[in-house]
Amino acid sequence: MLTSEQLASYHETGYILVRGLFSRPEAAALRDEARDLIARLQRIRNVEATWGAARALSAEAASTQLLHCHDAQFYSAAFSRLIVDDRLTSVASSIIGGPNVQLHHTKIFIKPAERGSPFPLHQDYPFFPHERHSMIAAICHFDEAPVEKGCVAVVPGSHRQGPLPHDREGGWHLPVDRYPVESAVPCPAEPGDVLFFSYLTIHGSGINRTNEPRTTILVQMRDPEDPPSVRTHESRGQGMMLRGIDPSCCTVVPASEAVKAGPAVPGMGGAMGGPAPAMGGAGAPGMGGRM
Ligand SMILES: O=C(O)CCC(=O)C(=O)O
Repeated sequence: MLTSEQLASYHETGYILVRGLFSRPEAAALRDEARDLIARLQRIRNVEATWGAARALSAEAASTQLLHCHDAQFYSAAFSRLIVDDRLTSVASSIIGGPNVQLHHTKIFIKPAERGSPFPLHQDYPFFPHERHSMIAAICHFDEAPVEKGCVAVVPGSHRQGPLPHDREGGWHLPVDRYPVESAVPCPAEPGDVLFFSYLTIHGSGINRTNEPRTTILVQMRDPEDPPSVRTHESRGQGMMLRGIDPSCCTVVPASEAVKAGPAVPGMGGAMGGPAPAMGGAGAPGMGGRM
């Protein structure tokens, strides 16, 4: 739950860093869980996820690494518990402005020591556009994220500009000459802090140059009554209710279910029934940048 001052600040700036939402011992346990999970996955598949556009930022960025796991709650119950935690979802509910909070997806990011990848500035909107823009991210920090580790940086108030044109190549990003990462306001964080921001808020991050990894999970959430305007970036677990109910009784039918069920989603028309327009590889391996 946010105070009215915190909520007013969020609406003004498009983000809020909630300090100590989780305790340091909780954050430490989740950091270990995240690192163990990534180590397990590394034994069976490539978990590298640096955007092509990030590598293109500089000679230093070209050799950076970003380890990732999407939908972490399918691999460890610790993350299932995290995403329904009342402390997290009550803040999400305040920001969304209603009692109901629905999962879009989760992703663990580990920026390895000394060479953790940057993110060019971008809005999350082009990766998964929605009609009412209720979509928010909550980045939960499991270890220290000072500026030198490539903490997340935001452009305060940028959400009020609405959706901006992005370059698709190498992951949807804003033109790097007009939007350098250095122009954004860094949000250094401590273990247990959670950064909430709108999917319209311009954000990115720098390189981790320290001798410690930076470990986070990003939980992307929306109002269940805010349907996607483009059918893209679907994943298993999407649509799970984290708080409250889905008044529409399943606004979003996963593609696999839609095929089985036929066009049985009232009022969703072509936007939900047809194939996804090419959106530039949001989240799909090999499609030019994961989200
Ligand atoms: O974790 C970060 O440094 C930034 C992540 C990000 O910008 C994103 O996933 O959209």
